[in-house]
Amino acid sequence: MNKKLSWLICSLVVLSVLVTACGQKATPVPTATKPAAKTTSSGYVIPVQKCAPNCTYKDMVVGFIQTGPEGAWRTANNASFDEYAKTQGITLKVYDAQGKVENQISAFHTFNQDPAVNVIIIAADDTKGFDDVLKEAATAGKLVVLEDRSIDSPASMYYTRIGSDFVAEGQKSAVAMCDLLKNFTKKNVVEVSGAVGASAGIDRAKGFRQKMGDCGITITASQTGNWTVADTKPVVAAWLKDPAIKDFQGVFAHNDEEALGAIQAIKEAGLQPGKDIMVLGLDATKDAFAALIDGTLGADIECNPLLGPQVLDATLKGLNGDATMPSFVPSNEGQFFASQGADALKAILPTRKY
Ligand code: GYE
Repeated sequence: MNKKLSWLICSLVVLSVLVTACGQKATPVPTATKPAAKTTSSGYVIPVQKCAPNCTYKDMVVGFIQTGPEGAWRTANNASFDEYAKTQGITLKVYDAQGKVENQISAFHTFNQDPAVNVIIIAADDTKGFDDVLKEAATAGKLVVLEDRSIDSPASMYYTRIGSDFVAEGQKSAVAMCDLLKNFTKKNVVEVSGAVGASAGIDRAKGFRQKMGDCGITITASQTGNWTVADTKPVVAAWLKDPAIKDFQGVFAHNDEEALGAIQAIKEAGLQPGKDIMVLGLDATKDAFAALIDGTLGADIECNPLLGPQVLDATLKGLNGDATMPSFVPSNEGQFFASQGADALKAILPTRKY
């Protein structure tokens, strides 16, 4: 069989092999199928992460937008995230907004642009202004979780909020103030509110007003103390000098620093906090416990700042597309009274972590 003929046969064989190969559909190489996006009961579409459904803490890169320095509560809240992130190997990019919501919104936008970040956690300085950056986060595939404070944006725009029921705290405060003023004929109360715009202050004020009528309390003055001793003291000192306001029997302070500021002002006006004027605070920090023990503070409604582990655990579920997470997970909290007695309160004090 001459050379030409054998060449012809071989090339025909090769050709037919090629034709069949081309004719045959390439068996597609199975690519990792991206799980379908799930939606929570509040209508939040959970962004699908590359690592889902087996994301671990090591995959979590959090843009953490904090309020800014406030008091002992905020310091404990920050630490609870730092410590847990370290133990779990979570990357935490912390942004401190110095109390300004505009700083928070620009940081949110920056984190939305950051390819490394897959989660944004925020404690909002204000209830307003987040719709646009939340929409941007959804487009960018960033999971959004609220810690501590609530916002006015619909729950369908974030995975969950973990924090306190501030309205309930306000209601508890009114019930406690009624008890503190039970032996007073007049029940005029001045309110030192939280920083303007923050949900904690707005909702505590709402809850207090819902229940204060039960014992005939009247709020005769209200002004912010910006969550601090320093800003609260001059406010209460001015009220104690103001003929139109000075006749009050109770102080409803939205946090412990404000309560301690009121106590200092009352003392400097030559009056006795816990006797002439009853003071109530919120948070139940160690410093407030000392005032409960010496009787200058009448009652304290607990607000738990140690949210880090709970929030980051929930966030990992979100990274893995867990759609069963409720839109709000309230913290469990108690309350404390000077009337429990110094010994009982001293026994509790060592157990306080903040
Ligand atoms: O009561 C106050 C802090 O948002 C619950 O903010 C928090 C409040 C807390 O500055 O001490």
